[in-house]
Amino acid sequence: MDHAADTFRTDLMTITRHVLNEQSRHPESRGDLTILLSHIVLGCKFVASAVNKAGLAKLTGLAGETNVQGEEQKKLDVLSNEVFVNALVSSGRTCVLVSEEDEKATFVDPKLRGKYCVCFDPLDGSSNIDCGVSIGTIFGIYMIKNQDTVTLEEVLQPGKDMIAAGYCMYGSSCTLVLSTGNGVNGFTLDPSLGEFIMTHPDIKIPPKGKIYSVNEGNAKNWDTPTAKYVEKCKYPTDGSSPKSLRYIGSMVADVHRTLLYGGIFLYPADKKSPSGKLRVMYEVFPMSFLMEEAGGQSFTGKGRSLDLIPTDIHDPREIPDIPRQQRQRGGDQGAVRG
Ligand code: AHM
Ligand code: MG
Repeated sequence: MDHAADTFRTDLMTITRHVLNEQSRHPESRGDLTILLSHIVLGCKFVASAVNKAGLAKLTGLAGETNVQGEEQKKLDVLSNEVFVNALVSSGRTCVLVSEEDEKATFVDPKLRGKYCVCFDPLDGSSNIDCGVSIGTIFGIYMIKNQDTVTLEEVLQPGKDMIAAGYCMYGSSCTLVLSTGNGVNGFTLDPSLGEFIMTHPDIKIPPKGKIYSVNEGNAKNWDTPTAKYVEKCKYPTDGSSPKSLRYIGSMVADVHRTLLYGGIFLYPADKKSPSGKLRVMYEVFPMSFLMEEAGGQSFTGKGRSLDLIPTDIHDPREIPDIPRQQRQRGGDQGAVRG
């Protein structure tokens, strides 16, 4: 006779259980990070559900941009931003939010403040949203010394000061990869339980990989060292086999594959984007933190990515002739939410 345990895993390491285990390694902890992460997890589940329904919702929304209940429909990236801003503010554990979707940093209402600053890209991979290809949420978390007096300058910290980072990939399955500075673990959403279950414990990037990942359509604007490096991936001079090219154009998916299979992902600076395209605070830093925690490396071309000190929350700012998606406007120094 079959034992249930042969068919079902009965001792599940949910993400909540994992984060609580991590918390117990710090006896002085009051559980604030655990609470904050549980709100981020909720945001990821909400967005996962919205991404799954997006195609259908769009069809029903064609007549007058309203759904069957007569509610105005929001584009997925705007909706995701609202979901995360609400989840983060309501956690009561954040004082400042930096989102790719918001021009200004959001300073949380003093009554609802906690000690963390969260930088996030609520839905990265915008070119892939409408065709159903993998997209994701990226986040990085900093601790702020004094939540009551926090200023924008304090938010512009180097990536190495982050205390946790992660991403959630909305793909063929929904996978959340998290590090609180003690290695990297991956969790897959079990839709029937509504829980993220640990499926990729202690992720370590393979030391050697056979894949390179870059938008070669930009090659004419690359500098010589970049062009030579990519050429070598295709025509190795040391007798090794050429590498395979994989490029999705969603950083979360490209980095996730690189973490699991090994290899290199790069978005080099070029003549069009002299400081590179990827945003330092909510794309480069969290991914570099995860890469290093998984035994990999992340470089700007001049040095360690996590050593960068941003001068603006949206570094690198776009150069004027490359329009980026419109962002909502905040107040002078930042918008206040509560
Ligand atoms: P986004 O924030 O507008 O989505 O842009 C970031 C994305 C990354 O996910 C991805 O690595 C890169 O842009 C792809 O850019 P490109 O289409 O130029 O290759
Ligand atoms: Mg982005």
